[in-house]
Amino acid sequence: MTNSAVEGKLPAKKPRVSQFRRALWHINRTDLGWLVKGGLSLLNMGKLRSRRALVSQLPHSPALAQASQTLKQQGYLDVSDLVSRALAEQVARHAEDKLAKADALSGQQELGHKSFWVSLLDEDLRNGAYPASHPFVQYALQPEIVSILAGYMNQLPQLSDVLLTLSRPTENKLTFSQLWHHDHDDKQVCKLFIYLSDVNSLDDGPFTFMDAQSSNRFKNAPKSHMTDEKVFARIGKDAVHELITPKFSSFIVDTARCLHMGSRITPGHTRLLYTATFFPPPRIYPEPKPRFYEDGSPDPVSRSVLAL
Ligand SMILES: O=C(O)CCC(=O)C(=O)O
Repeated sequence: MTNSAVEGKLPAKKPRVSQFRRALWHINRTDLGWLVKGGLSLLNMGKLRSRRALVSQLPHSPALAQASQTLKQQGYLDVSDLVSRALAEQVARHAEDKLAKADALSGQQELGHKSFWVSLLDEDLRNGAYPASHPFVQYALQPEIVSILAGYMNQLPQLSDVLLTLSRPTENKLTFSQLWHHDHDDKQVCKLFIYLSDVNSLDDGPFTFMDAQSSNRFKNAPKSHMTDEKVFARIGKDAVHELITPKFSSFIVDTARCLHMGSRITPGHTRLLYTATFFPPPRIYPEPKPRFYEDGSPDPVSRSVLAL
């Protein structure tokens, strides 16, 4: 998904986009975005320094350092063997409760513009925010994951959102994230995914992407979303990774660097996906309203990751 506020022609629930955000989005699509990010980092140097100091409280090991390195080189990383199975099962149980009411929830969703895609977690929000103890938030806060991301971003990451999406077949032609695109919500947009249903074949609409190096060819493309035809006129199909993997597979992809698409679902199939989105602070866009609130007593690292 790219920044939902600027992504396309939305009929019913289209959020209004200020000229300022629109301009930032265009700047961020190019390398000029790094200049904006650099300027913002200078202005926030003190805060960033104390944030970075918290990184020492995270677990460190040669394996985690290697994982950050692999993420730097490829732009993606399989973390299925690193994440907690117990937390993933908690997430899956929560997701199944939501799935049972998918039809009712699809009528109330915050992002109502993607007909192939239902967001199922909105009813857990209080004033637009999730509690820190929510299983989806706890999955994202796993110290090993935060440590890998900190090594990648050279900064304690900020969790921007968590999402549960049910992808369903539609009759319409491919749109939005079903087309090839980069995300432009920031200069690094690390998404932690777990499949909450088996993705056995192309019929289940796998998350599909190219590594960072192959994706470089599409940087600064005039159109933000591209058809297969456009993409494969410039690169061979052997550059494509299709994540056809079982339920509970978990992976991190920097979707700002890796060209990607997914949710091309064949009739009779669905796909259930968990997504947690992380940025390196300070954000390029003005900080939105808090997305998380404190319940219980999160440790200092979690507080900073959640911007509490
Ligand atoms: O639904 C998919 O597999 C694609 C999702 C996507 O584009 C994203 O999370 O940025």
